[in-house]
Amino acid sequence: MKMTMRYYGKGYDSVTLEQLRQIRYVEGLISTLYYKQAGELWTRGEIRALKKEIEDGGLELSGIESVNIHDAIKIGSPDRDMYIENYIKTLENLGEEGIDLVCYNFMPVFDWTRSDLAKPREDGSNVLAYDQTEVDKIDPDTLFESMDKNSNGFVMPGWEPERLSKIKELFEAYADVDAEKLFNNLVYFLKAIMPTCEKYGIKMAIHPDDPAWSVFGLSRIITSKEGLVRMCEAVPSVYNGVTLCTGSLGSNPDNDIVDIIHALKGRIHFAHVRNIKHTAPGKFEEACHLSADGSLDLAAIMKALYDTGFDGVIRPDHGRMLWGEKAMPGYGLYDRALGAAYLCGLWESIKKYSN
Ligand SMILES: [Mn+2]
Repeated sequence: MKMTMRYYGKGYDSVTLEQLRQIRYVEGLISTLYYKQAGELWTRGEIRALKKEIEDGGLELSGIESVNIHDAIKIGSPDRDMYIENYIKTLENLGEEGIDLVCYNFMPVFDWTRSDLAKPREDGSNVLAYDQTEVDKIDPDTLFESMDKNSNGFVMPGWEPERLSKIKELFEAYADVDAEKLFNNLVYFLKAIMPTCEKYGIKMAIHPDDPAWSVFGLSRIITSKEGLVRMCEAVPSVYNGVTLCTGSLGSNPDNDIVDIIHALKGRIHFAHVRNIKHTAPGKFEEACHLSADGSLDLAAIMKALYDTGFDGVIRPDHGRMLWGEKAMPGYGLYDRALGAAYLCGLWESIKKYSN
């Protein structure tokens, strides 16, 4: 496996390349063209500039998270083919620049959702948290406003104001997109892009929905082993793969992450490994990566990745906000660096003592 960290790019991220380079465990970075709207074409020059920024900082660009999917593709509206064409051109440009991993998600309207971006913990740190009863009390506009207000001044991925200013129109456009239609639209998209992915060796890695259930009545399909396996079987190319996000899938205690890893053997190209603590049905908060701090067994998860021959890119995921750091919620330097060290320690030990 290759340990990486997520990096939003100069001007967007409070964490610098100089800092990231000193986390000895990290070999590369996962990044994106943060200023791009979903559906916009990425040029080779823009991709090359991102690669150069990271390489000049002494690291490599190990993959893209994310190239976002335009709503027309998810909705299946008449202009979707134009946006798919653009996506294909972006993939070609990424392939020409040597990029072979692309993360994306297929969630309607909202990306990841939380009801609290800075829930205080007993240890004095704070974490992202979700409580379905809180979300049930508010409307989507209010949720967006509170996410925006509490983001420490950072624009958070998936919560770009430009897109979410049109929330009402978006909800209307998704009105007749049930789970079956959404799934068919995903398969249509994947079938269209697979020849390009195969030509350039680009592994697509869908990110599970977060949390792993329907929010505000919008359909969600990548929430369980069944949904992930169905997607892999519908488009059987190895380049149609998965981002194993333990925190997103683990938000539903019914999801057995170890079982999911075995079911997806050979199709997990990217792993986000973090811990969360279930506190009540529909309610969880993020935790330190250490197994004892949350509800997920990180040692068993890393062992399952090892046992299934995982050789993809991995990164620690959201961390606690520690030591007074001001950063994008979940994306401070300190706790993610501790997470990288912990995951590398687990991996070294599993590797050394496995036959
Ligand atoms: Mn994730």
